[in-house]
Amino acid sequence: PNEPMVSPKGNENVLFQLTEQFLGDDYKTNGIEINNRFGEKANRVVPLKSLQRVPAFTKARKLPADAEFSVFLPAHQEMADEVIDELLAVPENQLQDLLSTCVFARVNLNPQLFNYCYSVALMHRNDTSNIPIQNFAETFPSKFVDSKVFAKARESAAVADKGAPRIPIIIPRDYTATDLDIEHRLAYWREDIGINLHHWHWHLVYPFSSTQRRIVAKDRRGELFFYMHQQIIARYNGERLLNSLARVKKFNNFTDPIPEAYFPKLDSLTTSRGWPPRQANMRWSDLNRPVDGLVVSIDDMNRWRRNIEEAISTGLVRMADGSTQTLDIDTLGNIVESSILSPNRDFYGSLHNNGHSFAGYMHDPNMQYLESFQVMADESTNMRDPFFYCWHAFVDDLFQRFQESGNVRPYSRSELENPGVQITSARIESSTGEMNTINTFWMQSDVDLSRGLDFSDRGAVYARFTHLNHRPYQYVIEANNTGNANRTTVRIFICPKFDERNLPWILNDQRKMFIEMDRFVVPLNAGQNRIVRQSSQSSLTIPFEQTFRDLRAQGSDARNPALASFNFCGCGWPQHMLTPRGTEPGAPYDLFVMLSNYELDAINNPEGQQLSCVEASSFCGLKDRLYPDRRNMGYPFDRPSTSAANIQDFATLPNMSLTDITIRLQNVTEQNPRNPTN
Ligand code: CUO
Repeated sequence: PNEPMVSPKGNENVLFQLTEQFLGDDYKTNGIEINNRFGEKANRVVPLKSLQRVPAFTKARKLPADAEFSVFLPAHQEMADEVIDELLAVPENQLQDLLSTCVFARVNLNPQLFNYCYSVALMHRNDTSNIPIQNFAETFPSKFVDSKVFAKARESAAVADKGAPRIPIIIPRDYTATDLDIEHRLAYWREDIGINLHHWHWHLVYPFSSTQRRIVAKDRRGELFFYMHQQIIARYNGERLLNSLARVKKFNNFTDPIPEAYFPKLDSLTTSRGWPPRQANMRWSDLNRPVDGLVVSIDDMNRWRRNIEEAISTGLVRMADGSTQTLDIDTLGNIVESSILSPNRDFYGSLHNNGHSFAGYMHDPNMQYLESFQVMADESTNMRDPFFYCWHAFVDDLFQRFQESGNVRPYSRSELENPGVQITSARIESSTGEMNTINTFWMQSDVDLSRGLDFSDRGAVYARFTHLNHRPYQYVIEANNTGNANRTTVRIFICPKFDERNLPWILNDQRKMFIEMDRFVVPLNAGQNRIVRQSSQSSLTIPFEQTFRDLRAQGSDARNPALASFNFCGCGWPQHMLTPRGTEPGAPYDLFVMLSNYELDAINNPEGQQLSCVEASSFCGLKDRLYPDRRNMGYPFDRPSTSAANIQDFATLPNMSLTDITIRLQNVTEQNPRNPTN
């Protein structure tokens, strides 16, 4: 029962001993003796217990092994439901039975479908939540890096001697377009592997559908859908200003041409085909792809949109039985996405999810050309596409209109102040010795592709990619406490000081541009307090190693019960993307710090599972526990202020502070000192 499902060490070849019962029809009819064929390379053989119950997988088997898989497609979602149900139906603590069922599913199902269901199942079973799975970028590297790398990797794997030092394959920084396309200026951000991994993990932790309601019904998941994506848009817009581009325009009219083109330069190793590109000025068309379960028209989209807009302006949700309920932000999130928690899915439809499908199938809406979807319909690739932000700007605007409607009350003074608590100074100290300046730079890091390459049995194959990073820094906050508070929540945000015309913001625009940098609770003494917090401790981020490295490769042991659940621990904004890029002359930013009244912040959280990884609660919540902040997500900037016109007026309460800071890009490229090839 203590057998690990994966080998604890990266260089061990484990063979699961298959019997007839496990084999797919291909193997049976071709007479391949699978164990003998691959057995010679195994240095450990794991016998499998016979299946007590052979899953039928009636729906899931219909997806060919060489097809792409996406949860946005209703037909694929049904297949995933079927597989997840089977994996969860194996009784708890019957790990040998679970192992056999997983192996059976792996042998007989589409690999991407299997990987998704396996990950969701491991995360939601009590007996497996500590079992790590491989890093998704290492299992499906073709979703994250330039397809040219794989031919080189194949070559490298074929010629290199086992154990010989590996020279990493360099992924050029600009490989998807040139600067003739102005949107390409943001490619370093949109195509960042860590950002895309975070997004994929977020949707894995927060699925929108399942036959098992508990998988979906997590604390405040609708509100978090809104907030996490709102912060993505705010971060992207800030990054656009740094690149002399205006904020992204929402995709407001579903029949308009889309000026943004995207040529992903990704090849799928599952389908052996390239991901379809999109040329400039293509349009959405009605979708008629029964095989994907997608028969939906632009008229449907407009009807759902009108119904949602009516709910936003009236503040009332129409229930299926004709009654009405008060609308709140969490319900609106579930309606718009939509998740199975939407109170009336017939009436409000599935606006956001179908937007991804419309965008993903612009090149073949009727399946005339037997084409698969483009990057927009896959959670692990869609943030690469400039149109992602046009679509999510539209989605975010729905939420913002609710926040600005008369149905959401602006915060009163008593909800913002913290009696007796006064910030006397707040500053940033950089590891470079500078005050109120953050320095960013470029870094090259290596990722191991070999686990996703079945031709590579000779050790690691590294790809070296370039990403943004920053010099470490710390916040130093001095506060005077003359009241009764013995704790406070420290809330740290930053925002560009000026808009795209270089003018100061009005508060109702600027509030949407503030990006959360950290949120944490500290004790407060009477009198003077000095609060010091490192940039690496941010509640948004996970460390570089947690984003990129397979936990096995760090000498972790799958049998160690303290080991983190990678599925959950992989969710978190990458630490290397915490800070906006800045500019070479230095970009002026506002640093906003607030020490809020803990009485109104506190959550009484039941004891949950203690994870040994860093949790990124601001964007990902806490595993099996309540979201650790009672305030609305984004507080105090989630809604407009009635009294303040600009941030200077707003930040006048003693428990708030505003500091001018500068973000400067040092235009140098450094090697990651932790690269395994160094
Ligand atoms: Cu994350 Cu549209 O929700 O991609």
